[in-house]
Amino acid sequence: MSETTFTPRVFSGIQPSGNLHLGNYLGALKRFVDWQAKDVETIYCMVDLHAITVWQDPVDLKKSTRELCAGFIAAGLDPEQSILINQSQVPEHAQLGWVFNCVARMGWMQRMTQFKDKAGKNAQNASLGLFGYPALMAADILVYHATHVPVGEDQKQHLELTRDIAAKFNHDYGVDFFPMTEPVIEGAATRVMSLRDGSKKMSKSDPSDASRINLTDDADAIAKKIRKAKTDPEALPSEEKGLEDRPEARNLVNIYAALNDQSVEQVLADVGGKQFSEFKPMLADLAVSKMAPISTEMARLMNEQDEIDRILTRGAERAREITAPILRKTYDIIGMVGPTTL
Ligand code: AQP
Repeated sequence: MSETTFTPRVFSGIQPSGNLHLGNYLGALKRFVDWQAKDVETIYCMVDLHAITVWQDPVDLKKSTRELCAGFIAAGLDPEQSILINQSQVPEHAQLGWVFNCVARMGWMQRMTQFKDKAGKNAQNASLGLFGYPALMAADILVYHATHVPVGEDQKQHLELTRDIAAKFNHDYGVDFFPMTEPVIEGAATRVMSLRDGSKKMSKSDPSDASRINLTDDADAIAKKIRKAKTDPEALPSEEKGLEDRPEARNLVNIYAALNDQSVEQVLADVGGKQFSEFKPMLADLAVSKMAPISTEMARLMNEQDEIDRILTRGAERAREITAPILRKTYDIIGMVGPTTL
């Protein structure tokens, strides 16, 4: 275990693979903004190198990266306060990623459920990048010596692997160089489910657009999707245990609680006994009031492409002040000849 005390530093990322949705917002983005309000350094990344682990049209990838940056800012991230970057502009991510490819074991990667889900039955045809994704993710985090990573529930296993990689590196080289990063998975909506199927995660790649609320949806689209969301015929319960075995009901209540910064218990104390015909319009109003200003601001920012590009270039310069010395020291530890200023 690490004995060094590392300065608290927060890192997290989102793939610019289009269709940024309510799950990304509640599970990640909204938490990013909460962390920015604390007295701690925050670095947020558009992980474009991760996005290409599956095919991306080059024109769409540039648009999605800029759109994601617009989403970050529209959701409340301030590029002066937080460092906002796209991963490919900070080469130390990929450089440390290679080192971690040599630290991580094949068996560790084979256990990753996200690889199994994404590669599906055709794993032989998946890219090598998709298989090695968690090693690059570990590098994204550890190249900053980040101590805290706010993410949704689906990333828990990858964060555990990040700790395994850090521990093996420290052990193999007899150092205490990389921190044991803490995943921060909190709030009422760490796993937002599809609006069409309460057993499936809300996801960018779901072919049904009705399954998710996109950050680019306007007020009408948001309200319509909530009206049509799958539910059951029962009234809402007054206590959380009444949501057991009711995945769709639980999902809508979780979303309400997270959007309104309330606990599930508080929401149920107010809405227990109501039918969905009454609750859905309440949820739609709440979602529109919170999400529509974000989509309007994103659309405005998307007309200021030069400004977005400037923010990302400036973010990369600031990021490299942190990453370059950490990579140099890593190379020195593993025996690469080069300038050691340490
Ligand atoms: N449904 C979700 N509920 C809560 N949090 C979620 N996140 C993703 N989906 C949900 C969180 O969003 C952050 C960024 O995700 P990403 O872009 O790296 O991940 P992703 O897993 O590719 O997003 P999707 O929608 O799940 O994409 P596909 O369809 O490709 O699988 C992470 O913090 C993640 O936890």
